[in-house]
Amino acid sequence: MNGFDALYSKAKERIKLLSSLPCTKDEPIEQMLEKRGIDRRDFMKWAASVTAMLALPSQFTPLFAEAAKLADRLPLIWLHMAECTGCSESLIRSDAPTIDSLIFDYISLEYHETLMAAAGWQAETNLERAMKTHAGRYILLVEGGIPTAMNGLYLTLGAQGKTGLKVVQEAAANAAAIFSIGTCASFGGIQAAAPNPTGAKGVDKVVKQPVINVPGCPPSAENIVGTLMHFLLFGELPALDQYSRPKWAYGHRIHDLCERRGHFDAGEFVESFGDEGAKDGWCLYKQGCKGPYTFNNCSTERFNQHTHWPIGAGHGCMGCSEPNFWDSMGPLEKPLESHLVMGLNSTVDKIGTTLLSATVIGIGAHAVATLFMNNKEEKES
Ligand code: FSX
Ligand code: SF4
Ligand code: F3S
Repeated sequence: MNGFDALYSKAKERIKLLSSLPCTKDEPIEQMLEKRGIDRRDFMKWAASVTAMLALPSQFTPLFAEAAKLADRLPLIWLHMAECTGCSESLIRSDAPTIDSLIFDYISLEYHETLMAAAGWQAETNLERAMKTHAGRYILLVEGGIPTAMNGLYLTLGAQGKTGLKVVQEAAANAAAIFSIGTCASFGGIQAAAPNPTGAKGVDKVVKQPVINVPGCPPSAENIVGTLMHFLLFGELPALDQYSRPKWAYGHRIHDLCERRGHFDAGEFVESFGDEGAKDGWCLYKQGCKGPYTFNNCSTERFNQHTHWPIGAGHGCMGCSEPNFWDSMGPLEKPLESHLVMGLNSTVDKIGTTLLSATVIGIGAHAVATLFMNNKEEKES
């Protein structure tokens, strides 16, 4: 396996450790999946797709299947802060339960305000109990930005009226790992857009512990479950980029693997929504697509069981997995005049969006587009 041997042994050890922990579910996962019409073949196909998505060799597929069977040993606490619940929706809402959502169900979900029946005092007691019982072992997932102005008073939760800030800080203190789910939890999101009256911030700005960011407004179910599966199998953080995003998911620009990229290269742009170019699936750069500045795997993984994604649906990427995209990527349907599309083969470690804008050397994006159009006209004549 060249270079993966150590990781493989680590995963084997981890499975041994997980197997020794008490089960929390009444039936094995295969039985649960079978009842929902998902057979062993589908399950193994799912394990293979997780392996490929995490850029690991196929020998890891049986290990991911094993780890998924032990997912009930992983206590999970999911908190909601300032946000729209789109991240939870991205994971759980589909016409039929997906394997991703069923695996999520199978995880020992100790607390999730949208999904649990408890409310008020009972909900708070559940959270406190889960934090105590699983101290040092639970995974904390936070959805939403954290209002920090006025000591966090813009967001109070539950019967005791605790601030979101306090709830997150308390839950972070004894977590085995912390994942910020969505752009709001990662970077503040729409609440943090100027003038940000509530002082909303990402989780990593308000806790001392290390945080993995899984941004996107919302992130795909694949990126959420892939991050969980990575932790489940290896028990450690994946390689991260400069914004603490897992590189396996956020290592490439949308533009690098976009299905419309050939049209960009050929200078074939949609000039207005609904024109002939739009019908033929031409590039949406001139309609404000921010794919050249956005790092995410939507082009390959997509949403809704891998069926669709924003650019596939005919609208440009709005840069939703980048910090401050509400302020820095607007206007939504216009190209960024201050950006020059260049350095298209660089990876996020060498050149991020900030650096990309720093490389603007006196030529606006519209001028680049004109250059492409001229090339096209020359080709046509
Ligand atoms: Fe909404 Fe999640 Fe956007 Fe934020 O998603 S889809 S506003 S990233 O925190 O609920
Ligand atoms: Fe795709 Fe947008 Fe790049 Fe065009 S500009 S190729 S639509 S990512
Ligand atoms: Fe967001 Fe762009 Fe993907 S808008 S969902 S990063 S295509």
